[in-house]
Amino acid sequence: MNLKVQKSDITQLQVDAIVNAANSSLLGGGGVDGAIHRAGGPAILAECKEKGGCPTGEAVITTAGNLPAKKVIHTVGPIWKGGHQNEKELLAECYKNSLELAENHQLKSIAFPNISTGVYGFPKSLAAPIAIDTVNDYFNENPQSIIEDVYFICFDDENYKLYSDLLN
Ligand code: AR6
Repeated sequence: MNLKVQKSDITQLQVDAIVNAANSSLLGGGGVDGAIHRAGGPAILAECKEKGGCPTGEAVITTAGNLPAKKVIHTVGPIWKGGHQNEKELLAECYKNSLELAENHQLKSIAFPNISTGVYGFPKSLAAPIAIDTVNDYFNENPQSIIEDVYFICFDDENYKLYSDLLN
């Protein structure tokens, strides 16, 4: 499998699955969540409503509506509260559960935003190694995985530099 870092708008990507950094209501919000719903259209929200919400650390899958991606995987990152409320474990769960969902739906390429590092305030320098380590652990534990490409999509320079340094 290939782990790649890219600086781009996740809504533009032609991959099997893009991941949304949602909130537990799944009813939309700002940041990457707002961008995905705006660009994907109402079909995504309609399916999100049917799901009835999603606990922190877990993930659900919906149509990608009008987006070039095939599916959207919505995961709910933890809100940073200082680091002693299981935030690191919950962030890792977001990556792991999203990969499992992609795997179960035969999706071979997946693009992650930098979950929790916007409005939810997770320190970027702590989140990047958790994201990369969790993906690497997943492939070590699942050598038969059908997932071929994992993209870490960075929107800001700080995250892009962190991921670039860690991956190279
Ligand atoms: N493409 C890729 N990355 C993006 C995009 C985009 N179009 N837009 C923003 N980012 P955030 P969170 C980056 O705040 O911290 C929402 O209101 C952004 O620079 O979107 O998990 C939800 O409804 C940052 O690095 O998500 C929740 O209530 C990263 O995406 C809450 O925000 C995540 O920032 C979730 O907060």
